[in-house]
Amino acid sequence: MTVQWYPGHMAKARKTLEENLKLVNIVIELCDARLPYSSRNPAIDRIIGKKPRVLVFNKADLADPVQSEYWMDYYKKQGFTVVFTDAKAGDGVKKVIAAVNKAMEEKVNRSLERGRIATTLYAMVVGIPNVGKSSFVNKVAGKAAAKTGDRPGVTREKQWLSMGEDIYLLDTPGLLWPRIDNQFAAMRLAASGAVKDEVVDTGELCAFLLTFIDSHYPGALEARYGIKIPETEEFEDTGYVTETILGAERLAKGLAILEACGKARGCLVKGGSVDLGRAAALVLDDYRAGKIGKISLDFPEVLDEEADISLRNEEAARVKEEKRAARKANYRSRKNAKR
Ligand SMILES: Nc1nc2c(ncn2[C@@H]2O[C@H](COP(=O)(O)OP(=O)(O)OP(=O)(O)O)[C@@H](O)[C@H]2O)c(=O)[nH]1
Ligand SMILES: [Mg+2]
Repeated sequence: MTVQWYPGHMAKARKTLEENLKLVNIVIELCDARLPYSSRNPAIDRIIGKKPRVLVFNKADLADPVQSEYWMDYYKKQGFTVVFTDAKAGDGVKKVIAAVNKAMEEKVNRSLERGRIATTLYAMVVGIPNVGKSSFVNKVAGKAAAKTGDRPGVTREKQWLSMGEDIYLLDTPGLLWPRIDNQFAAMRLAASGAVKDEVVDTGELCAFLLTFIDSHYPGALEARYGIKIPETEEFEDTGYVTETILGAERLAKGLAILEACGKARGCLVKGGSVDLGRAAALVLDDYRAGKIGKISLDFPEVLDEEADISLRNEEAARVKEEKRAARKANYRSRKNAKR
């Protein structure tokens, strides 16, 4: 499941970030606390470059505290200033502003030494879609100045907001990268709500999410949906998706769980079979609202495993390509021999 969702407003947003970087003193990079690795946009990272930054992991209320602790440590060791926040409730937001002020202390002191009375700080808030940038800005401002919404792509234009007299925040539109090739990362981003559901296969996405939850948070699905996790053997392969990085077994298992969730919630079509599309929408809504529990998706050991799977897939693709090239060469040489 390669995700390609890079509408015109994102290409424009990218330019906005580049152009405004020169105007700001510091960048607040907002990432998703449930996926502290996969939600960091490499394109944004390149744009920020050496500019001072505070790394913020938002939606911490939805993340698994055990995993959050690991990632806090991981990024601190890399020298980042890290804060976990809940921009909806406001938790941690003041800490971010304190971190911004601290990072800018030197600059402020220097300008005070030069005799200036006040220094205004300009900070730009950047991140993937739907991560909570506008909510964050609103919490700092103490009013609903920027429009927010529970879907990606709400903010379309940059917006400067005053946070009292000495700090200005620039809210920016969410930015993905043009082609998200890491299929596992793509699924985690989509599960978090950063990608429009219309551009992904929500059945496959749920198969990924539900099997992940079943292995790493045993009991969570049973508790939420009152289901028993079905045995894969009971699932009849309908040939729904054949090519997926999940592999046929995990896909079958995931779809069987999805079917069970759908059945438990009455997502049925005429004739009594489960409407998998509706079931998928319901499960995704539940996950995004934290109703299945505090569930993080970037487990360090899983990231390692996936790197192995990707390597194996690349290797398989390389072997396939070599065989194809050999067949082609063989065909050509036979054709030339005939001449
Ligand atoms: N649970 C939880 N929800 C949050 C948090 N921060 C934001 N939200 C919700 O997430 C959704 C997206 O918030 P926005 O502030 O619009 O996100 P954004 O990053 O500005 O999104 P775009 O402008 O589309 O890129 C909204 O429904 C918010 O209420 C948080 O820390 N925890
Ligand atoms: Mg926004």
